[in-house]
Amino acid sequence: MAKIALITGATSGIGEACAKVFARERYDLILTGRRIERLEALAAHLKEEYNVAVIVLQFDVRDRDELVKQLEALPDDCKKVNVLVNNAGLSQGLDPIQDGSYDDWDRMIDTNVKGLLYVSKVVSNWMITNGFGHIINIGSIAGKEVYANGNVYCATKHAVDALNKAMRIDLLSHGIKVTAVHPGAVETEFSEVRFKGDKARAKKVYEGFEPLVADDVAETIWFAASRPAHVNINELIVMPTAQSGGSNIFRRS
Ligand code: NDP
Ligand code: 8X3
Repeated sequence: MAKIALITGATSGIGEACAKVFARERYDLILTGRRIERLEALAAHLKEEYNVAVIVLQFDVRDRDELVKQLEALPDDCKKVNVLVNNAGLSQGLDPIQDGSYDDWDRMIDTNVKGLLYVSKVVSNWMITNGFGHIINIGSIAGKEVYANGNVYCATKHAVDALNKAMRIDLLSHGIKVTAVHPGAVETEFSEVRFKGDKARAKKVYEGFEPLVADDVAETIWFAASRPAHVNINELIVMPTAQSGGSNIFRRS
């Protein structure tokens, strides 16, 4: 039987790239996101290209009742998930704390922290029943360091870092691996979402230096997922060569 990867936020960027890498490695997939037409197009492509089984689920990770309902309704065979990639997440705004928007803060905390928790609770219980599994949490360099105006986004990714460590302790006795991958700047739809559709402002973020692309992160995730059973990668920080670790300092041309 093929192994199964469940990837949240597979409609674009890192999640979509992960779906392609795991399909290439002949994993069957459960892909989630809100934009169902993108999930369906990706599923059709992956089935055709790699002959893997793909299930798509449309839910907002902030909607706990809906995601629990949809995940628990999956057939038992589909709950034998080998790898969960907790990837769905976003940033909203880039304002000093005193000017921050309550709605932006709620959206980031509800998505990046609470959404990740909701999915993890359901899937970690499946993994406990199955006696195997690997949870890969997508954090960020923003979960290791703090940069100007990054305040709440950085706080949510620090929370992911803490939860990654906590999950490893709590799930250790069940033989479940837990890994965090913390990327620096990756050119995806991330900045367009952060700046609420302002494409010009988003483009500027990546001007004058070579950022990571989603594939770079997906291959790093695959590296962690493909280690032998007795090896766990606790965490990896993957940065563009042109970005120093801290404070979003870039070597721009
Ligand atoms: P994208 O905006 O390209 O992708 C984000 C994904 O998350 C989309 O598939 C989106 O799906 C999904 N998502 C967002 N909000 C929700 C929600 N409420 N419910 C369900 N799905 C949701 O950005 P990236 O690929 O860059 O981001 C992926 C992860 O990587 C995030 O956790 C981000 O914080 C992290 N990261 C990104 C970095 C970067 O520089 N790009 C660097 C470090 C970490 P849909 O909108 O269809 O629901
Ligand atoms: C996204 C990368 O450095 O813009 O997590 O916060 S950064």
